[in-house]
Amino acid sequence: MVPYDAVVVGLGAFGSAALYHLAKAGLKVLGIERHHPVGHALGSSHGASRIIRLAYFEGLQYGPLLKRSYRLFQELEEELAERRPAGHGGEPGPSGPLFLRTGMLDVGNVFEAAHKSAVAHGLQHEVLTGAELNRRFPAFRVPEHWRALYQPDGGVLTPERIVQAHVALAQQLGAEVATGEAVTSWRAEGRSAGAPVTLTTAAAATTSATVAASGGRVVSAGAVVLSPGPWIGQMVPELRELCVPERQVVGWFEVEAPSRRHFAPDRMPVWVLEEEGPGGEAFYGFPEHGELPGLKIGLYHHLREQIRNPADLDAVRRTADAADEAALRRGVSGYFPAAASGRLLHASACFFTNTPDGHFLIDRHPAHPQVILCSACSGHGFKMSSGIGQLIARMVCEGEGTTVTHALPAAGGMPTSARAPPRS
Ligand code: PYC
Repeated sequence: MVPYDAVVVGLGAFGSAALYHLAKAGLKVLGIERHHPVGHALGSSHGASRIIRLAYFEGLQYGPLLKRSYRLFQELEEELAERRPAGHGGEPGPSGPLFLRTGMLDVGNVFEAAHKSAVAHGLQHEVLTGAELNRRFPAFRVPEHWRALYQPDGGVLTPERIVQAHVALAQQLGAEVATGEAVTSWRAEGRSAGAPVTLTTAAAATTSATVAASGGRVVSAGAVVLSPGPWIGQMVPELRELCVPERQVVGWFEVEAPSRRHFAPDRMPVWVLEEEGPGGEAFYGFPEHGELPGLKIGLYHHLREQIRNPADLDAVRRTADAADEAALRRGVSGYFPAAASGRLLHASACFFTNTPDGHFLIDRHPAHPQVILCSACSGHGFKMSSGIGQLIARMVCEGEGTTVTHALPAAGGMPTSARAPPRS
């Protein structure tokens, strides 16, 4: 007798969404997360905000998944309002909105591909020159001859709350959840879907939670979803060359008081800006919102710090140093004059886990179809996590024949600085 229909390993963006959709489908499921609590700041699903946008310069093929994910986030918000679950361990569940609509700007080099995507998918949009953008959104100062796409449906997702919401609602539907528990090995009994998979766990260094007392356990399931983010190479060593974690830092920069109103969510869309010309870099950012003041900005593939040895993941520098600040400040002083001399108020480090073409890896394990690999997302997957969770649940429920997305083929449009993830 197999005690679980499915076990989900890793409860970040993809794993938490998969757990929710599996529980909703009526399966007996267990979610295991190495850190504690759910929504922690040690993986790839924290930092207070993520961009959601429908026109997608990374490729036309993402359109349907983006639309589905957008709708599923709205449904999640509605369900959360109706059911108000407690969080994991009986703590209060997530509070505050999951989504804030601000509009989205694709500026500079990413304009062409974003525009193509907007037209191909029939999305509402406007085309602006740099001069028009600067007038309409005064936080920005970009070269007047650049072009930008404005998509009104873009906005901010709140990653910690969304992860917590998926897990808390999954628990209400009967899912079991263990945090502070690391999967140390797994073994699949056979090659067919449904043949049991056995997982061995240990209490992780960071916590207590359920396994601390026993020091670990052995569980088995008919299907396993491996969604451990940067730890995928530890769980599936064959993927170490294909899915390479990278340290990514974002910072919040102080804005001059008289100009702060221009950086408010009703005046400043979320944005991606890829510089035109040779050697141009791609920055992205957010208006001031929520509990952390300041202009939040990131640089795609920040300092290109790859983590080749999974054993090094837990020791990654979480604070920002002078080199981190300088990399981000170049974007601030280049395009946001009212924040150019502002202090760095806060910084946060997380992981991107990159495939060679910058797309996703979601597939069945080639030797064990009952094991579903659901990492990596190359730093741009959060906005699609709700849709991917639903797809994963379908793959588990419908068995081997289900169509999968597999490192979606490149169709152009990836910003040059994001298109070729650093390979040392
Ligand atoms: O997908 O919008 C995005 C994004 C920004 C930075 C990393 N990913």
